Amino acid sequence: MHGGKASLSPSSSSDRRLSALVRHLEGSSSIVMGGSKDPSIAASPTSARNSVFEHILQASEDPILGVTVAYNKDPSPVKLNLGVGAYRTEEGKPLVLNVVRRAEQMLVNDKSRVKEYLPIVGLADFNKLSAKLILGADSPAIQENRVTTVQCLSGTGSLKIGAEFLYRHYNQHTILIPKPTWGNHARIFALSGIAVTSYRYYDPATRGLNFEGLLEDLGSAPSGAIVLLHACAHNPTGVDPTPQQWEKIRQLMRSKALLPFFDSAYQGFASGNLDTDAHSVRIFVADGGECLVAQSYAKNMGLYGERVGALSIVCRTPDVAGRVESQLKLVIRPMYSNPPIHGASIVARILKDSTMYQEWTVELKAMADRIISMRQKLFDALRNKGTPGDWSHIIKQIGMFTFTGLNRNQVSFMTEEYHIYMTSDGRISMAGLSSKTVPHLADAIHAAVTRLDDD
Ligand code: KET
Repeated sequence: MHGGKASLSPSSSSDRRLSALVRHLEGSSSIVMGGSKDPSIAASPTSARNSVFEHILQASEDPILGVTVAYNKDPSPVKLNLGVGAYRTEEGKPLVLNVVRRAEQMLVNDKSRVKEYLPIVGLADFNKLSAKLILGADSPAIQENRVTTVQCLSGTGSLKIGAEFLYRHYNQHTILIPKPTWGNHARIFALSGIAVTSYRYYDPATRGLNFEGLLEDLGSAPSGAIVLLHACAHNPTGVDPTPQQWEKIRQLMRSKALLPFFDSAYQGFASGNLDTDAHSVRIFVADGGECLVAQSYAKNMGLYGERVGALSIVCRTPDVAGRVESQLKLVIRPMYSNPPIHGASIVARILKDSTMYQEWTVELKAMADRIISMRQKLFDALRNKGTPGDWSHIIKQIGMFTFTGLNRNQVSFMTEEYHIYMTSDGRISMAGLSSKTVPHLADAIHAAVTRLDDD
């Protein structure tokens, strides 16, 4: 068996995972509720009448997906879900892109298609085209066959396969994630046995990037540590480094041999342009160094529930890439054997056909533009009401979310009094807003800010 760490001996492997998780959980109460630190477990009675699961504690809802659960229970006709990052039309409805409908129709009409298993690594065309989409059509790494791409279960699954692979085959079991970051990052890596620490990213005072802090923290990271980077449209802050700042980050990371792991969940959503949004990843590939990239088609193709994504690992040589792929297969096979066929087939159809690809970019740009127009509308509404505070970050931030700066109490107030649902860190999904609902949100923010303390 390749690599001692992949040994099937349950004690060493699971002990290490558990201790990494415990290290991560210290000081993090929200995860403990759902995790395995249940103190009553040893004392649980197992007589015939008692459930063997009697000791299990009620877990709290997920901080993001739990918002939708609460929203669904609210009978109010004016309720508004700005929690999860899912695109809605001006009518507040989920959107299936026309080009996706067309691709699906083509798939249904193609009688030669069967439902056989895909290979462990997924659909070959999908993998090739996904690498091309993120790395660029003229990427030397692709031309030199140094990239291995495997189809995974959307962005989350791609991160998870990457994490499991690194745990087994990379010598440095520490990852730095930005503070703050998407709520699932820490758990994905900690539960794969990787110690999670953070680097400074957001400065609440300026509502912008804490670039000095970021450089300092990456500069003092252990050599070889993994660094999680949001390729674009940072979630939840909507604050990205400038191209010049990216270049400095690249130089620093390469000089310390830090391993970049890009999370690309919003390609096309930041600027409306797929190439512009891949800039950060491409400069790290252009220098000939190695990196990992997790891609999601949930947002940019609206394929949320189809669970389509890809993990690419850019290596130094084709030989290494081949061996890496062989090990990725060993990670995937015992987890879910091989990925589902439908969503990846939709994506492959669209990416393969230049007319459909063109159509997709137009629809994607329309989604990005609608979000940008919602930023302007919300900003104007607050300014017109004279809501105290500087709200210019609403139009400066990019991507799906605005990190409003509203505190936990103000968020609960808006939910209780105005039936507006959002994550407790004050993040709102701009994609869930429409011209009709902006005034309601502005009223709620105005009331929250004027009636409750902002600290
Ligand atoms: N990375 C980031 C940065 C991200 O925001 C999400 C989803 C994902 C990965 C995973 O998406 P997937 O559906 O697995 O491709 N974020 C939104 C949804 C969620 O939390 O699951 C959100 O932040 O609302």
